[in-house]
Amino acid sequence: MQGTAIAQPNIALIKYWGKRDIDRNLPAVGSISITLRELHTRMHVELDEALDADVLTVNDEPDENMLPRLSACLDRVAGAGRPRARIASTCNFPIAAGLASSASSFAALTVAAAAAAGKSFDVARLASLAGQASGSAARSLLGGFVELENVGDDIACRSLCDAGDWPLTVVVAITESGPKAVGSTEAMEISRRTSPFYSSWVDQQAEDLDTARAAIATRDFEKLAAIAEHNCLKMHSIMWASRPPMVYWNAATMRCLQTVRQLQGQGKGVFFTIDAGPQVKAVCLPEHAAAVEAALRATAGVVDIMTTGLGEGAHLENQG
Ligand code: 2P0
Repeated sequence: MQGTAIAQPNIALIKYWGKRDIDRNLPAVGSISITLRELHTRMHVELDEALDADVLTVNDEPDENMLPRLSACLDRVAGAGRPRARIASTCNFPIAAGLASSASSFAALTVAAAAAAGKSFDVARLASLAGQASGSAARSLLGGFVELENVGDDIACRSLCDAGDWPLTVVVAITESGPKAVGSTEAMEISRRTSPFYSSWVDQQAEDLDTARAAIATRDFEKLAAIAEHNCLKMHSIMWASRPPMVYWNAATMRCLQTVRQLQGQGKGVFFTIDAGPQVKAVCLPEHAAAVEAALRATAGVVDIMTTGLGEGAHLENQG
């Protein structure tokens, strides 16, 4: 009655922002992401009839805050009548700071819980269950370049390109390591309700997805760079124009964008993307990763750098 799974976070190049069904946590738009390799969450789930309530530790410390969301995910995977669970999560990167920790956490939890409950779900079902817990988590079930589509009244994820077939590097510039002010779930709803740009965002997403899909199919880095930066800035424009406005950036975030522009001016293959947090992810060609890393490290306000390749989807620990 136990299972341990590892999942890597993913970074969206064409973003998920907004929901069409809050109760079922269905996204308003499709998205395309890359699954990372070196960052990970390890989730251990043990179902135990002797327990009265679920218990959770995150990096070996008891955690009450995240527990209700994790318990709800376990109910969906193992059934509401399941035994209570001992859940232990460990994460080798900052949590809740715009680094997609919820994606790797819920992908790992879904796979570990299914194993603990003796369920042999296929990847499509696991992705759907993970997505109900956290929209971006569905994409971490698969590796490399992943597209999440809205299909009927569910989602479907598919691999567009394996990690090894276009081995890009991601340099993450950490500009602040604390948790974010407004969680993504709440921020998406504020955007949907109040931003004058929200409906244009939803309307234009299919075109951005088409462009990115074509760029990935032809390994066209410049084309992918242009559409990913455009889609990212469009998403942040929605937030900036919301009421109340939501600005996740700090001064160092902006300086990192300037660094990326300078690198591009020097002919380096690199582009930026930013999620619901102040960190800047610079996606680059492997041969330019050292230059990108050095330039971002030298950018004022950058407190740490993490460099990673692209990796595989969520898996049971003993099936790595
Ligand atoms: C993404 N983000 O596509 C976008 C870009 C953040 C910015 O998916 O409400 O934690 O749990 O479904 O998955 C973060 O949102 O939101 C996210 P919920 P989630 O990666």
